[in-house]
Amino acid sequence: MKPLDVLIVGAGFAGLYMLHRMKLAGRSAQIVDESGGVGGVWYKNRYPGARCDVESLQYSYSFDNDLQQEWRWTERYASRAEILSYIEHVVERFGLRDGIRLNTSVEAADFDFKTKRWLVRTTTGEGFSAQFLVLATGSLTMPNVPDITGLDSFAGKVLHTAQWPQEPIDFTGKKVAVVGTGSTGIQVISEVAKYAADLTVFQRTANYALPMRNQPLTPEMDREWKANYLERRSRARELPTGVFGDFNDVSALSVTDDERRQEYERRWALGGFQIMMAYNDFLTNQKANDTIAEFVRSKIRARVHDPETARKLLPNEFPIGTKRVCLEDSYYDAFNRPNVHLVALKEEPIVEIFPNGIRTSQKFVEVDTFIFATGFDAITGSVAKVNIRGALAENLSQHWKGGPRSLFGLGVSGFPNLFLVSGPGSPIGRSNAVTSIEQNVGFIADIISFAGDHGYSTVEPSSEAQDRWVENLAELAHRTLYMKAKSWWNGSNIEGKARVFMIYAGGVPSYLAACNEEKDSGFPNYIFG
Ligand code: N01
Repeated sequence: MKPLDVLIVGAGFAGLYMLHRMKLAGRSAQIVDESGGVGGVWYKNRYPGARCDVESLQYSYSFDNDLQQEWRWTERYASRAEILSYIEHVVERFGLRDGIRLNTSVEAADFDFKTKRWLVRTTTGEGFSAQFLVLATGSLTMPNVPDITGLDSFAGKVLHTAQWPQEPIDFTGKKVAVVGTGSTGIQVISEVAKYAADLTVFQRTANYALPMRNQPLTPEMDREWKANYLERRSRARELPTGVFGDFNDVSALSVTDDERRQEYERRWALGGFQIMMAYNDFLTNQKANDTIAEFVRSKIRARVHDPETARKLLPNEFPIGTKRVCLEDSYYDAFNRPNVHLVALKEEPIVEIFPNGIRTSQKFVEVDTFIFATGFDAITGSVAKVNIRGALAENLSQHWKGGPRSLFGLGVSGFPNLFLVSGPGSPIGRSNAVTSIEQNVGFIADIISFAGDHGYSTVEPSSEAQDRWVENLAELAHRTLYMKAKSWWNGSNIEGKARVFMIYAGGVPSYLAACNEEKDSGFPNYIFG
């Protein structure tokens, strides 16, 4: 077994930064990743149209000012390809390549109480003995494919957006069905609509999508951001989602209808999530939420030519923002094309899939390619296939069956020397992922150093502190409208999964404050041994 200080699972933004921090601290560390390349979720999700909905100048590491000053993004919102080039650049720049073992999955990890080390077995037959195990496995790792009668009999291609083949697929002249209209579905539909002979979109719940207004990043925009980078990064951490923007900290109901409408129009023209920062109570006050939801519906009605299609596309089953709001530039326009058709599944359910197509309650649609953009068994799904055993009788996945429990989303009582980056109970999903990752990794690096400096060989959250954190999470979520939506944030997108809001809903600043206080007071909520 190869001895290590730290074994890191996952070579995405989180794992790579963790490796960098461990190298800086002079610890022996190694990443294993099941994929054939670095990039995590960005490596796997190679569907056409894949792009990040956080602006590129913000969806990037801030830990090294030279890196952020020197890297030149070409678009306001980066494509998957550009994000991967950036990640490759980071790997080279910080000399991380030798510490990464690709095509290697963890099968099982057992904490050995005699040696106080994790004994880890991988699919390649290789073993590691590591003092610390860090799961940087991402929240969106385990694809969800619906169980539709007859899918096995289908003779054409079946794709999931997160399991896309390496070679590009030409959709020209194809009859394509896309199931799912979340952030992924909206991107893939916008792109495939341009080429397919026929594209049928199967929508279960209409979603809110705002204009992205993607554009080339001009030298002026680049210069302006870079001149203010440090202040903007620091301001971002003071805002609820960790994303820099013009956050207006007043209620949507504190202004007149006319003022509010003008403000929505102004922010709509700017694009992106600016409009979600127009007022501070969209997620806590249904009436405030109704004002913006209705504004977005009016924009959809105006975009889609056929009134019946527009009606089906109007989101009205959940408050806006209670599941991830999508960004688009040509999604609604796709439904104005003669080759694109919409099936609203609650009015016209799927009956069965056949070798050459799909039958709904109203018609038969010929299909030669199915694309499932049906999301993920999120956050906890990434540990479901790994047998991780600590001090408890059950493994981590079984332990979380009734809903995940952790302290800060970074560690679990009963699992010594195990850390999670962006685990359940952290702000992931409700924050700029890279901001959260950098802070999480920093905290883990600090607690590892603290343990080393004080001669401790084990560390884990106390079960009382973990209980308090889990209670706090539920309380914060229940002050909001989040539980009104069925989403991957609260587990309700997966049948049989515990319905628990898995994300810290108190906003980035109070999460950072709680972690900083923990560190500054010498980690009182952890047990060292
Ligand atoms: O997954 P989702 P996603 N029959 O769970 C539908 C990030 N991301 O991959 O709403 C029919 O959001 C489901 O319907 P419903 C981002 O954080 C970011 O799109 O549950 N339909 C829904 O429409 C995002 O939140 C970017 O009724 C079924 C869709 O599938 C997260 O990834 C790009 C179904 C799943 O939506 C996940 O997004 C892409 C069934 N049995 C992703 N089961 C950007 O940065 C599920 N659905 C832009």
